[in-house]
Order: sequence, then structure tokens, then C-alpha cells
Amino acid sequence: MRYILIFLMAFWSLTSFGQDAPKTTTVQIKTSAQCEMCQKRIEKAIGTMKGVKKASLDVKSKVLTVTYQTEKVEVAAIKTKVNTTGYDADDMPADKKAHDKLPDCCQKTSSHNSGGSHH
Ligand SMILES: [Cu+2]
Repeated sequence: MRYILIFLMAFWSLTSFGQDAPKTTTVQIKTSAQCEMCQKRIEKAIGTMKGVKKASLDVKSKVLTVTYQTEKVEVAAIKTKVNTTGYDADDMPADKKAHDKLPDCCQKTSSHNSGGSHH
């Protein structure tokens, strides 16, 4: 009888563990961010998405690192959000309207950025 109880408790703790620990994963997305303003903009847009735990962008490499819950949000949705914020996400191009609304210095096609390095 005692053994059955222990077995049941072990089983219970295993199943509840699976439910209580949402699976998170981290993905890196190459964006077309230009400066710190872009960084803040993207981090805010992605960081406030449902299921996203953390979003941080490195301006130098333009790589956005996102930690998210796999059950709540998909990479495709995150990339689309980056696009509608006005930036490329890997091979997905930025939404043109959103991109054109960005300040000049943040536009990848901006004259400020052509023919040389920004900053
Ligand atoms: Cu910018």
C-alpha cells in the first residue's frame, strides 16, 4: 500500500512539473536596425508581445535575441512583428509603410546611411 502511494506521488509530481514549467526557447533574428533608437523601438515592440520573456538587440551586429514561450508564440509571429515595426527579420523584408514612417536615420535606405558607415 505504501509503495502505491509513493508511486502515485512520483507520478503526480512528474505530470505537474510538465504543466508548471512552460517551455522557453531563445532565437536570434538578424534585423536591419541602424541605431539605438531602432534598438529601443524593436525591443519594446517584441518585448511586449504575448509569450515573449525577453528581447534584446545588439546594434553592432543588428541581431535581435528573443526568449519566448514556445506554446504561446511562434518565431514567424515575432518576425512579422519586426517587419511591421519597420525592419527586416532574417530573410523577411520590412513592411514598407512601417519602414517609411521611421525617422530618417533609422531607415535602411536612408541617404544618411548610404555610401559609408552610420555614426
Ligand atoms: Cu534608428
